[in-house]
Amino acid sequence: MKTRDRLRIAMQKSGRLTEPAQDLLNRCGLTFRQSRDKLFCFGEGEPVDLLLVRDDDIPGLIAQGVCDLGIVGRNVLNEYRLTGGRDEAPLAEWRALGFGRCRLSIAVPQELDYQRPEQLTGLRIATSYPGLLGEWLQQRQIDAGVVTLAGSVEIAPRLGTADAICDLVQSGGTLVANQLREADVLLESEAVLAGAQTLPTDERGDMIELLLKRLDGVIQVRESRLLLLQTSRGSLDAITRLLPGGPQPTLLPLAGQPDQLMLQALCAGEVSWRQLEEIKKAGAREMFVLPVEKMLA
Ligand code: PRT
Ligand code: ZN
Repeated sequence: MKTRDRLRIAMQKSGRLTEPAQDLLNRCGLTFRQSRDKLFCFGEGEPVDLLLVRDDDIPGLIAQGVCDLGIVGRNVLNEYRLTGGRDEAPLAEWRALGFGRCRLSIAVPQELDYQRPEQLTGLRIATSYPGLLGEWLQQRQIDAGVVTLAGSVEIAPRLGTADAICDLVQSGGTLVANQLREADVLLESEAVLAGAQTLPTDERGDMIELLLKRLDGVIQVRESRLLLLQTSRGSLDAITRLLPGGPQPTLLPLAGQPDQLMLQALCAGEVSWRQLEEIKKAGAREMFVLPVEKMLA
């Protein structure tokens, strides 16, 4: 078989992950020409193309070598690892991407006083994740029935086709609307970059490595702020103690004022008004908090 020389990334065609995934790839410097059928998008700058598909198809496309990488929920990836083809390449989670967060949870009718998983013994649990639920039950040696449904899992208890469910929960609103209660969490999920466990050894492997570096920069930047302030040397210790986490700050002397410094610190996460007020009280002035546009370590 002729090997491809362009990298191919699969992502969801239309759904919760589509917009954030597209945005993330754009921030990594990847732009695509939209094709008319919107299944295949040709990459304009780098040799990277996009395949727009249903999220459930993404792990299989990677395992079969049709795509090199995919952006997909950990829930879908891990379910595929448990239930997918045996002879296919094993899949790896290369990066957690920080969007599409949700939990795969057991939910029970509100009136059931759930204390421990063993209470599920003998019950029927409806789910679209038979692999993950089956593994969780097996690890706890619980003998419960697994009712596999493709969708609308939350109405199964009301219809009498199951006693409990195992489904994705985000705000919890769907559970409340169906008189259910979250009882146990099986998996904390978010969108991930999935790929084969071993990288290709050709140009595609080099491109994946480059992309992973850019991705790390983008993820770090998204959570970083640059704090600039002026202070006298005497207040420096007190101010440094209050700085939100991050690498060592940089200090620059102010021209013509040897006792005065400008401090520059990269902060992990938001810098709140309260933190700024505390730092000011400790002797800082002329404070600025700036977003970080790009970062390459
Ligand atoms: O058409 P395609 O198969 O591609 O799309 P899909 O309908 O299977 O997927 P989509 O777009 O709904 O979800 C894609 C991915 O988003 C999932 O695989 C998860 O990784 C992630 N995600 C994050 C969620 C949710 N949050 C979520 N809340 N996926 C589904 N839900 C559903 C859940 O199934 C339940 O019905 O939302 C309801 C619960 O939400 P709350 O807020 O009421 O708790
Ligand atoms: Zn789906």
